[in-house]
Amino acid sequence: MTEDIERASRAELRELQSKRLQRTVRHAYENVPRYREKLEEASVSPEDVETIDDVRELPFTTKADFRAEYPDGLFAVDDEEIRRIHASSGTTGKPKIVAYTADDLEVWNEVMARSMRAAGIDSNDTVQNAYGYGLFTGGLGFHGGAEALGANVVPTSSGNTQRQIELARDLGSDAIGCTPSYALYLAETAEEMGVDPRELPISTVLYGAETCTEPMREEIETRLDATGIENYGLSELIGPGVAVECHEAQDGLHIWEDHFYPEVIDPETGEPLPEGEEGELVLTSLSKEALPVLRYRTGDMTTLTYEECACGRTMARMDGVTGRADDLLIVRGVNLYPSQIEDVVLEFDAVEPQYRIDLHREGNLDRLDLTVELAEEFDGDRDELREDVLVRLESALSFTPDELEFVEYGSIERTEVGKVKRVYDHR
Ligand code: DLL
Repeated sequence: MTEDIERASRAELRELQSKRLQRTVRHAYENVPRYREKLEEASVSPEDVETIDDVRELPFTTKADFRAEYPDGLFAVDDEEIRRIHASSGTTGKPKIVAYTADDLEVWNEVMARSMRAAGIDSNDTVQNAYGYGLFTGGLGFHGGAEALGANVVPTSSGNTQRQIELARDLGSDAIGCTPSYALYLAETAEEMGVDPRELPISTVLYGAETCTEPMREEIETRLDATGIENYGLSELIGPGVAVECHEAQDGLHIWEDHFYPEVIDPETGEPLPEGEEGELVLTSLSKEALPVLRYRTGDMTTLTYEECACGRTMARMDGVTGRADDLLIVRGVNLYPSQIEDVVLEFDAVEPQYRIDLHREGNLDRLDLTVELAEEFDGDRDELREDVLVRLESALSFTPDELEFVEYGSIERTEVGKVKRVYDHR
């Protein structure tokens, strides 16, 4: 069943989504006062929801709703039905608390097992799970998925990098789950230990939780001699397991649309955008019990396509996330995301995939300083390199940083636990 649904016709999928949307809206309306108020304000009652297209009539849910209802005001079931709590990994303010019933956990395990299967992992594989265990959804989300798949899971959690490498080698880990920045750190640490990272048994890196550009993926794949498969998810919807690339095509992330209904909207106007146009991803949960979410504004910028994939899966695909709407930089009238800078800079072999962006305010103007690490073997002319990078940034993005500094290999701090930070806003 679970594999059939991945290749169901769009008509079958629509029917299932329509039924599940009806149930979700009714459940939210009846059990969450805030949803009831918002639906009434928008003059929508559960009976108005007939097909999945009616999702567009629903009001958005935002991070502000989570904040206002902290910790459990959005929960739609009684305490005794809740089996697990997690929290989002936000660094400022109160975390978003999320809850799961027994059925929610089962769905989560299933979508994670599906994601791993799509990544080319099977029940004979050993999966090393270097996502952090704890309130963060990465650790236990991957763990449950690997178990449901029947794989052997090694719960290393994050950090302790030398031991991760020894264990990967000694236990023959076929796959590793971790953030993209950590995958690179792992390769670097192996080299420092005198272990050739390409000789490690890892053949799949299931990376996610952070933005990863194409040149960054290539670095991961080359340095570890492995296939890099991106996965996407967020605590508010379930955790990891919302979308994943298939190993057959590695061409966009299949969204598990029987559980999470995607739209892309113009972040300014809130209007849905046509297929292929970039905007903010909005997700509606279609089966969640403990915490149903209606049209959640993820803040993540991406595009959607409904073209059938070479792998035969029929579910919509999203592009890798360009960045969060909040990360948009506006520098002298040019709008851009840090990932666009990464995309250009990492084209150069002379640099490492390690950089930082510092934002300052000077008078009324914003100032952006870019610091990039040089490759270990670099012995060329820095001024020439600077000129080349600046010309390339200008032609690709119509943008140049106020300052571009190159620093020695190893001088930008690595992130061993949690999500990497690339932008430092001093304004
Ligand atoms: O990061 C869930 C997760 C764990 C996904 C492990 C993948 C792997 P949160 O801590 O709630 O949940 O953070 C969610 O992280 O809204 C995105 O901004 C970002 N994010 C997640 N996956 C990707 C990705 C987990 N593949 C927030 N690319 C999301 C870019 C991502 N950003």
